[in-house]
Amino acid sequence: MSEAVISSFDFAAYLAKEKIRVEAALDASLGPERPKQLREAMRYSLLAGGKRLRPILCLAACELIAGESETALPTAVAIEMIHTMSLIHDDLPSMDNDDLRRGRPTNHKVYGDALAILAGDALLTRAFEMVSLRSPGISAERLIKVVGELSLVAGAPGLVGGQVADLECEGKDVDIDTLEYIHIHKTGALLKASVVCGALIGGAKDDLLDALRTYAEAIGLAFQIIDDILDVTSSSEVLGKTAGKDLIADKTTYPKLLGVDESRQRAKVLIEKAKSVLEPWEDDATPLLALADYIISRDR
Ligand code: GRG
Repeated sequence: MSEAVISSFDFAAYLAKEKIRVEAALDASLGPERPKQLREAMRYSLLAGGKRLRPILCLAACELIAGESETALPTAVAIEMIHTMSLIHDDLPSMDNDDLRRGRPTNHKVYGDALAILAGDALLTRAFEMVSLRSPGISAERLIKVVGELSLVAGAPGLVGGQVADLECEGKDVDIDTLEYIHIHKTGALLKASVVCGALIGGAKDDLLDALRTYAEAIGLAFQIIDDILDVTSSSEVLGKTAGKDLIADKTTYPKLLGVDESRQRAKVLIEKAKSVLEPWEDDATPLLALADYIISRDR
């Protein structure tokens, strides 16, 4: 990749523009659900801000292949719905028992446990509706691949499996392999699916799809390592989480097992690996390369 292309790319402007696009699509994705309380609970968490990294990765992957990403917007929305659903359920008293998310009261604190569970369920099922029924102009063959990818990532082979493993390890000393297993399933899997689904919508051929899978696996794990580092180095106010909760629960993290410096070094190696596999696609991959750099340099 030429230095000139990288330096002329205005990543901040790109990120801001894509975020606005995603926010608008998310806003438009929810119809007049009834009862009203369910609609409000779904909107409350779906439109609560956040970095929107997963949908932006999905759009960037589609754009790399197809030169446009409009057709991937419903899939990008679906992925953010799955992410939001997982956050709502993760915050419940029976799981992480968090009072704050993104600096605001968690869904169950506002709507109660039952409605929070159901709003999550409605977002998860709506995600599959977005792909299968609200993705005009994409062949059934591509859509079924995306549905398959999302079924795997949401269920036992992905988020649910990772969450169960995490719950089982609560209060125990965890080794690096177990920690990595949890991170790959709880966090890495959906980040990977974001890239893969965008590529599938764009019609990626096998060689590029394989490269994107490797890219996405590496950035997914790096993302969680940085998340662990931020948990240690940022104030809970900045993270918008319940004050000091993770530190009090004394969860096993990368910095706890390896120290901050070695953890950051691991993340760096992963980001370099992610970027190197996209070298053959050079300038077309500029947004994905910049997103990889963003994952390691972010402060929230
Ligand atoms: C999907 C069927 C299904 C069930 C969910 C509860 C659960 C099972 C899984 C928990 C998954 C979880 C909460 C993983 C943590 C992922 C993570 C690092 C979240 C923070 O992501 P950011 O930083 O958040 O992208 P923002 O707020 O920017 O969106």
